[in-house]
Amino acid sequence: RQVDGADEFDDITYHRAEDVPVVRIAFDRPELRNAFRPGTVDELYAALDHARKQADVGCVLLTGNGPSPKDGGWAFCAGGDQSVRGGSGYEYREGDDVDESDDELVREAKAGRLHVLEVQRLIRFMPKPVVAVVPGWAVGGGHSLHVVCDLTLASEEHAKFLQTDPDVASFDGGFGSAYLAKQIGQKKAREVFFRGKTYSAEEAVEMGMANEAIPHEELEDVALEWADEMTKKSPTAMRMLKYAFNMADDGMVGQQVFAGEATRLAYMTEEAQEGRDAFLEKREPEFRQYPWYY
Ligand code: 1HA
Repeated sequence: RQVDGADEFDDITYHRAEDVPVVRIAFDRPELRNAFRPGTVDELYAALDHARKQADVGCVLLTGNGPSPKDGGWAFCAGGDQSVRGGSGYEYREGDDVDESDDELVREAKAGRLHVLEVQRLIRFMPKPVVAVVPGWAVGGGHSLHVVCDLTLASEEHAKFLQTDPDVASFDGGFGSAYLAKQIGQKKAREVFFRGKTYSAEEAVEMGMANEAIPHEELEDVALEWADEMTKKSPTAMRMLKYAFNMADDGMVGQQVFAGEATRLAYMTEEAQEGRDAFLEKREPEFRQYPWYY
């Protein structure tokens, strides 16, 4: 079902499933293989952040609409729109939905955007699984987006995985490469970037960067089934697991995110409430009534 406010999006679509707590967000520039311009990234960030904050949403499916009305081709996302790439990043252009009240300094700061990296971090740190549902091309910055998602399901017939970054003098030196290497190994990840060969869904599964290759007709149904399964599980356990999987690779930020959830759990104990009550009642806390678990 279309969600209130979603009709304000130009470059993406946002739907909420009727009977499962799942949101589907899709790139909607199929004639350009779903390449993103700055406005696309703004909308994607807003949509993902909305889904992140919904207490009754447990899983996000990220995909690309298709086929292309021009030639019938399918795409997840072909990365940054090269036609709006300027001197320092991807640029808003005449007619784009930009805030007219921005002063000159703000406009200058917004001139070259690489803020798809903010979207990557949002996916990485949101406390629920994000599944890349890849119906066609996943290329460049689009490839990196599938890499950062928790799971990847790919169309058996149409999914194609390709890293063109060094062909267009770009490089994702963060999750797009380093996390890919964690998934498929150093040699293979270097091959993906250095050689720029196209891999099928089956090859992506074999390499360990996709979970399953699924007949194209069934892709969205299977993705919903996986989402249904995952959202039946304990939200706390799922959140802790996602952050636990992230932690080893995310350094002190990973520890901070995981620890924040540990603190939330600790706040739910009587022991923590005794700490708060003692302070408010201006007395010593009586912690000796609680066991030292082992
Ligand atoms: O690496 C980063 C970043 C790194 C750090 C921080 C931020 C980053 C932000 C972004 C990126 C990047 O994404 S760099 C990599 C940018 N992407 C590419 O280099 C992919 C370019 N596209 C292709 O190689 C091919 O189009 C394709 C393999 C995806 C599909 O090939 P196919 O099926 O032969 O279709 P094709 O005819 O090439 O494309 C269909 C239409 O889509 C074409 O337009 P038309 O001639 O019909 O008018 C094509 O120009 C357009 N299109 C496809 N991809 C893009 C695009 N237009 C603009 N930008 C694109 N990325």
